[in-house]
Amino acid sequence: MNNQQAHGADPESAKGEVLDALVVGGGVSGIYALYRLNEQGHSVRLVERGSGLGGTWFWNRYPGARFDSDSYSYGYFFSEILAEEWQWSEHYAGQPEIERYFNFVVDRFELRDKVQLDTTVVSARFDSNNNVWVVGYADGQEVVTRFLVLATGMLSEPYIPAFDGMDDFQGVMVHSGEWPAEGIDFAGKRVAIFGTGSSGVQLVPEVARDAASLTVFQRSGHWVTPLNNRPFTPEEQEEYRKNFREVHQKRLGHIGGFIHEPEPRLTFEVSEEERLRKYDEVYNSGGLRILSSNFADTLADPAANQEFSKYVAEKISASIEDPDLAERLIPNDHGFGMHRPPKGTSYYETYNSDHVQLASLKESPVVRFTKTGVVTTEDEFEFDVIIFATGFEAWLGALKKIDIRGMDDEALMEAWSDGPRTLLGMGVPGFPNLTFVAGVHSVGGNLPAFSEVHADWASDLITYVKRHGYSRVEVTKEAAREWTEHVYETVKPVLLAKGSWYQRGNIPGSDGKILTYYGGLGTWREWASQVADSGYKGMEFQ
Ligand code: NA7
Repeated sequence: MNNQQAHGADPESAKGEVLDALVVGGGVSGIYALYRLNEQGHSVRLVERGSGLGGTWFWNRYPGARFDSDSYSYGYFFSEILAEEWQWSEHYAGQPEIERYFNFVVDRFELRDKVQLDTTVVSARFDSNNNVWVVGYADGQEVVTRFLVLATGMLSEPYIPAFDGMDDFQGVMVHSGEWPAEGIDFAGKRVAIFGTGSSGVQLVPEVARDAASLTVFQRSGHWVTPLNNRPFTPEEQEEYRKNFREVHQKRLGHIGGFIHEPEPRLTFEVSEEERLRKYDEVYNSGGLRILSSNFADTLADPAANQEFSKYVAEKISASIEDPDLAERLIPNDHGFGMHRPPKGTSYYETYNSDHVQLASLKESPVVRFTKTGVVTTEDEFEFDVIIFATGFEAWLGALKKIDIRGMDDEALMEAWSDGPRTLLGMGVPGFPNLTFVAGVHSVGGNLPAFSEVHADWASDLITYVKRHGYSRVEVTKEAAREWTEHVYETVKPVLLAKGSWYQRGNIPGSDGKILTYYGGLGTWREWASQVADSGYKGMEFQ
């Protein structure tokens, strides 16, 4: 029986093959979705615009790019083979190793022949007569699929600010998220970096090592704390192998899908001595424990937040020789964790070198770019290379690049003109047979952990549709309203910086609506199970 017969439909649009599912995006979430859908017997293909797999971990190959979540907790947990046959070399692995990991997964589970690289999806139209999606590629080809699975990523569409005269600059300009595979030689070059988020912070010491000069254009200071990277020893690997199942369960039980022990106590509930002990512990442990194992109110009570920010400010001051410079590097417009906190390796110490300087854009904004560099209100700079580590248009940027049309030819971005509306971040009213993995309003933490849970749910839904002889499933408006209200409710107690990309604050003129879900993995899983166990309440089938 072919797919067409299996669904009892005869799509006019389908001149040839009708897939059960087309996965768009070959990053963390897309690769697992491909695995899961294939494993459940669905006919599936994955398309990816890049010439390699890994998504974020394919494109962000700038020097210094690495995890800030523990390597062994970041990957997949769907098979023990992963623990048996893959060995991480460091606690926070670097980009080349991460890219190798995703390719290892695809090859080890024999998925390569289902992957189509160098394929950019530009349109997707729901054909409501035949209940299929007709998906268009940039080269003009079309494919027909019963389900469209969008795994287009969280941070996949680079954001570059518009400065006057940018086109005049005759040197190299590059975004951290579109780094050339052949790399960039900085030896003897005058280099500028715009942006001091996670990417800029990882780039600064690496670029400074080789460049003749480095100027860092900082708009806001960020709370950079030590990554404390170190080798992942064979003994640790053995321990991890033995505890693979427990680590998996621990991730599923953690609000953000991490393995860090939460700290239930509140900041001012303990003595000052105990508070300092805890601060030292999370500060020195490296990675994201600094937030997820910190006092429970660090990101909820302004006084608690101020207390920890003061602690980190002292650490920053101690790393920088020039007190005025330290003053300029310490954030003064948001508390610790209100932006995603960058993790660094000798970040502040790099500014102690004579060939590295900080140019504060708040004190002296850019007037324009020139043929040879950048003019600010106070200075004129000459550069050979300008790097934009200026972030991404989170989630929506990648979706906007595809003309997605649901029922009555409605565009997804029109349907979301007042902010995303989804059930569980998985389905949208008016857009049948469309699902996301690690999409907007569905995730907040360790992305591979969420990806596995989302793709399992999506694949089960597709199995359910097929098993019951349906050809279409659509989220109701009421179900999407309820979930969306819940998403907005859960973010209310969280202290967030206005400019945070979690709420589109980094995109000029945006509405500032929250894009991620703060209710935690446990609540998401509970809600998702209730939907599935009730025969998909809140979803309509045909
Ligand atoms: P981020 O964290 O969004 O950081 C972007 C940086 O670029 C940040 O310092 C911004 O300053 C700066 N920026 C943005 N727009 C401008 C303009 N117009 N002028 C000057 N500077 C600007 O992106 P990353 O790539 O570093 O990290 C993204 C995520 O990857 C991170 O959260 C981790 O999850 C991994 P601002 O702070 O807004 O003043």
